[in-house]
Amino acid sequence: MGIDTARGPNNAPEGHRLSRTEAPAGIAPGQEVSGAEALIWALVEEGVEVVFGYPGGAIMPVYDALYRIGRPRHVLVRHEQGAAHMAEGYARASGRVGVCMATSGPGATNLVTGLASAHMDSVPVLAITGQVATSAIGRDAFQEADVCGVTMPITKHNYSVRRACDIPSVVHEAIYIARTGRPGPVLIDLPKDVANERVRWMPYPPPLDLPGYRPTTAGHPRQIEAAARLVEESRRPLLYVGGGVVTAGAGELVVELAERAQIPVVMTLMGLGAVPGRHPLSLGMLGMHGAAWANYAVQHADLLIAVGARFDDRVTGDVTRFAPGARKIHIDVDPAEIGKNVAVDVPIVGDARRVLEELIPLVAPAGHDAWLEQIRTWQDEYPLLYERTPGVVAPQDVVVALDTLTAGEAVVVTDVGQHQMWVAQFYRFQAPRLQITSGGLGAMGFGLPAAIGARLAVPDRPVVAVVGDGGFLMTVQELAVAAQLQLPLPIVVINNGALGMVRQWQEIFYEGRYAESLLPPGPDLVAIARGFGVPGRRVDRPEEMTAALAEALAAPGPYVLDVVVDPSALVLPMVPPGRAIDEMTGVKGRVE
Ligand SMILES: Cc1ncc(C[n+]2csc(CCOP(=O)(O)OP(=O)(O)O)c2C)c(N)n1
Repeated sequence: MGIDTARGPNNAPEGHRLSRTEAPAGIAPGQEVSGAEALIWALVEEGVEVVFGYPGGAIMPVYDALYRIGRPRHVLVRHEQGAAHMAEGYARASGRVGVCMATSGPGATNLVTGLASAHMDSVPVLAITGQVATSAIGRDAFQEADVCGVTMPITKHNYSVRRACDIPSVVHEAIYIARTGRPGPVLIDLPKDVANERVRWMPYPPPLDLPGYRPTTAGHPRQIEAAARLVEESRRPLLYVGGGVVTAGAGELVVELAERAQIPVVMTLMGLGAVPGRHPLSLGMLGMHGAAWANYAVQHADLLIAVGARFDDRVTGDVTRFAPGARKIHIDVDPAEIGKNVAVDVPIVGDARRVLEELIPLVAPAGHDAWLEQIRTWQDEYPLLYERTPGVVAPQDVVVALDTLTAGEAVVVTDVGQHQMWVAQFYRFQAPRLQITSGGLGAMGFGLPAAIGARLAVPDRPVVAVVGDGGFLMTVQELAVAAQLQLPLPIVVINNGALGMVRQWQEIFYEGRYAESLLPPGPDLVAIARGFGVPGRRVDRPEEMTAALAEALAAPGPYVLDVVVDPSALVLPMVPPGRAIDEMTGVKGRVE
C-alpha cells in the first residue's frame, strides 16, 4: 500500500480552498440569497466535501438551504459529540478542515468535548452552531446558550454573526484561521434571524483582512544557524518530535535530518508516525508510557531538538529533571509554546517544514556511533516486555497482530485508556496521519466517531478503530452511522471488563481499591452491534485471535470484534507522577 504523505493545498499556508478540486460555482454575484444559503454556498466554494451534523430549531434555515442546494454531503450523526469527533477524525486523517454543525443550546454544548479535544491537539475544525434570534439573545430564550462564551477558551477563534452580508467573509476567514499557523477549532454562531435575512451574493472569495493574525512561518536565520552549530557540537543529540511535525507535513524532513547527522528520534503520542516506526533511528514513544530506552536516551542526551512538541507533562514527568544534561532547541509555529514549560537555549518560531528546510543544509553529515551503540544496549537490556497468562489473550498481542497484519500502514484510531497506550507502544506507525487519538484532552468516546470521520476522509486506506469496552459505550450510537453508510470499518474492542487505565492507577497507587472501575459483566457487545445491523464476533482464546482479527479487517462493512483480554494486564513501563522519566516502574514488564 503506498501512502501519499505529500502536503495537499489545504494544508499549505497559501491558498484558500479546502479541496484539491475547484468547487464548481453554482451561484452568481448579485443573486439574492438568505444568510443560510450564503453559508452553504460559502462552504461549497471553500471545497467542503462533508459536514457532520444534527438538526434542530435554531439551525433549521441552514438545513433547509442544505436540502435545496444539495451540497456539501451531510452525515447525520446520532449525537452532536459524534459530529465534533467525526470532524476531528476527518481533519486528523486528511489534514483538511473538518466541519460539524449543531443547533443552539444543547446541540451546541454537545459539541464542546470534541472542540476541546481539537483545541488541545491543534486540529483544524469548523463548527457551525445555530443561535436563537438576535432579539431573544440574553433573555433565556428556549434553547439559548452563550456558545461563544462557553467555547472561548477551547477554540482558536469564534464568531457571533449579526449580519447576513458578513457570512461569506466569516466562513472564509474562519477556515483560514482554523488551518493556518497553529491549527485549531473555530466556531461560527449564527442567529436564526440572520440565517433568514436576505442579501446579495458577492464575488467569492472575499478578501482576507486580518491585521491581528499573521502567523510566523519562517524561522529566524541567525537562530537556525545557532541551532546548526549546536547540532555539530553535540555528541549525543536527540530529536524530540511532536504532533506539530505531522501537522506541518515535515515528517520526511525530520527523517532527512536524522539520517544526515545520525540523530535518533523519540516521538510523543501525537508525533507517532512522523518518522516511520520501523526506521532504524526511530526510538518510538517517550514519556509516561514510553519505552525505557527512549526515556534513557532523553535523560542522557547532550542536545534535545524539539520540533512541533510542547513539553507536555505526560512527556516530561518532573519537568525540573527533564533532559538535565541537554541543551535545547525548540522549533514551534506558536510563539506561546516557547519557554512555556522548559527554558530553551535556541528558540525558533516558525513552520516546522520551513525551518527544517533551512536547517538541514547547514548541518554537516555526521555519525554518532558511540551514542547509537549505547542506545542499542539499552534496547537489548530493557525491551518492551509484557506477561502472558496461558489461555488468556494478552491485549498487547492484539496490537502486535494488528501491526503485523497491516504492516504498520493502517490508520489506527483509538479511544482513551490502556488500549490507547498499547497501540502507541506496539503499533509501529509507518507514516504520519496514521495514528489518530485524542492526545491532549484524552476524551473517552472519541474512537468510534473519529474513525468514521477518518474513514470518510481517506477512503482508499484501511482504517481500524481500537477502543476500550468503557469508551466504546460512550458513543456507541454512532454505529448507526457506520451501518447506514456501510463504511468498511473494523472496530476492535479490547474488552477487559474494566475502566482499565483507572483500574491500573488504583492497583499501583491506591492499594488495589478498585473504586467504580470494574465494569459489571456485559452488556453483550456483539448483540448491541447486531441491533445496529452491524455483524460481529466475540473471541477469547489466544489461538483464535489473529484469524478473527484478519476476518474483521476483511469485512466489507462495519464489524465489531469483541476481544476478551486479560483483565490484569498493565501498561508498562510507567513513570509515576512527579518522577523523572528515567524513574520508571515496570521496565521488566511487571511492577517491582
Ligand atoms: C470522558 C472521559 N471520562 C473519564 C475519563 C477518565 N478515564 C481515562 S482512561 C479511563 C478508562 C477507560 O476504560 P476503557 O474504555 O474500558 O479502556 P481501557 O483503559 O480498559 O483500555 C477513564 C475512565 C476520560 N479520559 N474521559
